[in-house]
Amino acid sequence: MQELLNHIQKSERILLTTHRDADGDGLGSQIALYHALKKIGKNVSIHNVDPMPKKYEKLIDKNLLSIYQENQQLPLFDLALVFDTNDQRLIEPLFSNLTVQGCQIFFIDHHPILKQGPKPKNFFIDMKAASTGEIVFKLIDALKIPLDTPIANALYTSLVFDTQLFRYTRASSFSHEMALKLFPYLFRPEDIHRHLFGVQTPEKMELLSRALGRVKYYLENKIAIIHLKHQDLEELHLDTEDTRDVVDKIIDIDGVEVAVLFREDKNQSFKVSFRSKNNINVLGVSELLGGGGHHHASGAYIKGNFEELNLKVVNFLSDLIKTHAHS
Ligand SMILES: [Mn+2]
Repeated sequence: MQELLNHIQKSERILLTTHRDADGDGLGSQIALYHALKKIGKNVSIHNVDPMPKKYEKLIDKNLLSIYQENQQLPLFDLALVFDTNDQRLIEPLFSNLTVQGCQIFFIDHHPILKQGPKPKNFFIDMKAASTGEIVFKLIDALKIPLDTPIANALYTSLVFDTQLFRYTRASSFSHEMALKLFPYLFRPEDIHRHLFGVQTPEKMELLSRALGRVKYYLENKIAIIHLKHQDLEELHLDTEDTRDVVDKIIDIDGVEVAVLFREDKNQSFKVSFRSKNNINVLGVSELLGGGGHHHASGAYIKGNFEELNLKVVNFLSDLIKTHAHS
């Protein structure tokens, strides 16, 4: 932490970024630190590798975000801070550009470092943090930057997004303590809850209805799998962001221990997402498929025939659950 603080203090031009397919945690973290670093006179800008999903437009001013294009000439930066991932592949092609210009790159994250995958060089990782926003909150506090409404709203967005409104707090009271400290500065926290979790459309409901109608169970209902077809999204004019919470719905089914969503993006090209409960570690299956994430929530981009991939996943998870039951 001290090393990271030193880097920030001595740097003048600072770039902030987050993983592709950015979520409320990564976006909230970068917006919070953006406002905070501005307050202490830093030259700070945000460059992400893809556009912000539409659902965040009511919460986050998209004019603060630039989208990095491959081969784009970037101004020189002293320091780049990467939020909510420690996997450089998820910020390509920006990572390569920054490396070429000799920029110091620091990952600020709460995911485990992958066993198979690129290892970050400079990082501050706190796996006990329920959101990256918690780490940013501590950073802002250590830099003695006073909170204000834009900072507090962004940090609260991170916090409630990743904890899903305090459901997943990693057995720590810190998320609640942080909320208490942010609270005096928050502007309409209930609006933040609604923009993150309560904005459904008829099309989205139709997607959920299709998805839930297709749940397949394996291993005495301990594994639940949904297969969403590309056609579903196309017909309903939805984008991939709209599928993010589908897998969360089925892990809530009593008795299900691992929930899986196969989202077909193109023919034979899938995003597969895993959720687990009862301490079952689904990071291993994602890593095996070339992905990453948390122990209880992970994913990967994979290619292949659905039936074969599904069988592979079911076999792997069945072994995992059986071994877990005996351990
Ligand atoms: Mn996160």
